Amino acid sequence: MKLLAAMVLVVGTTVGTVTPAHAVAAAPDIPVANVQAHLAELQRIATANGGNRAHGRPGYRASLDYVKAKLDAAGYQTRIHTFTASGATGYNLIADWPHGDANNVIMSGGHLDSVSRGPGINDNGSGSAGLLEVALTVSRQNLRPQNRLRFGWWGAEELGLLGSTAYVNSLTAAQRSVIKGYVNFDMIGSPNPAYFVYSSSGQPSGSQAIRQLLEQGFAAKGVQTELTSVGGRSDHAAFARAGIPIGGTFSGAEGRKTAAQAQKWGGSANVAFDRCYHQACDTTSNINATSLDRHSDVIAHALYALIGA
Ligand code: DPN
Ligand code: CA
Ligand code: ZN
Repeated sequence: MKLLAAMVLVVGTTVGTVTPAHAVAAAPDIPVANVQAHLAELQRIATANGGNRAHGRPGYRASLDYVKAKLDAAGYQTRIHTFTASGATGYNLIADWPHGDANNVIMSGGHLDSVSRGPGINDNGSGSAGLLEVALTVSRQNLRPQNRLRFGWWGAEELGLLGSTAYVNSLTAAQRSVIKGYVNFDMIGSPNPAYFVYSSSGQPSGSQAIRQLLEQGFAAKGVQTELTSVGGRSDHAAFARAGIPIGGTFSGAEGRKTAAQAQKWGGSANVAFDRCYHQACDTTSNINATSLDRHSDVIAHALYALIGA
């Protein structure tokens, strides 16, 4: 099975001289400069729209239009899923790479809205930009994977996970059952970064395999990880409630880095992973490029394996 083959290659195991029936391509390196360019555009959009990209504000819709235009030009099938929240129309962007088995969908996403206090560049321009660049890489490589890859950029996460919940609720039982996994990226460029992988404990069965792929992606880069229980704090929660295996990575928010974590990862002990969490100072200056780079590469690593690229 392709997922297993990919995992074997990741840990560098060779099985005699047997050549796999399908060569499993290693995921490409995601150029962090491209991810940073998306963040610069999200910052520009916030600055041009009253300083934020929040639900119901013009900066949100402009953010969605930016991502959608890039995906449309790259050959994705995109659609805007609308919902209503706090008296305003909310928008999710759903994008399918229109190749691979439509009955075996791997989904990945993150929230595209910011809080109203600031531009939300780490939270969650970072995950949004990393996902976008991985999507564009899939297109550049003209991948023909075994499974279907679908991305979601969620609205109104900051109001209580509203967009992702509306999306999962909008699916029929049959549409839910073809989604074999969901991988979430919410904050991946924290200035005093952590390398957290979502714990699979208490999550739907199948989540452990996603967690292991994410851990292996970091291990292949020589980056140590810790597990974190993100509970209901991000958009994976609606998928988990629907029984869909989930996972994700996270570079930390308001929590403080311990001395042991600073030893392991560098950075400053007793300082928040993101001192600008939900603040006006969550700008392009609030991004650690190494964290953004590593987490983005791990997105590609996990998704390529999961879709059998
Ligand atoms: N859900 C994030 C926010 O948008 O505020 C913070 C967060 C992300 C917390 C991931 C835990 C894990
Ligand atoms: Ca990279
Ligand atoms: Zn937030």
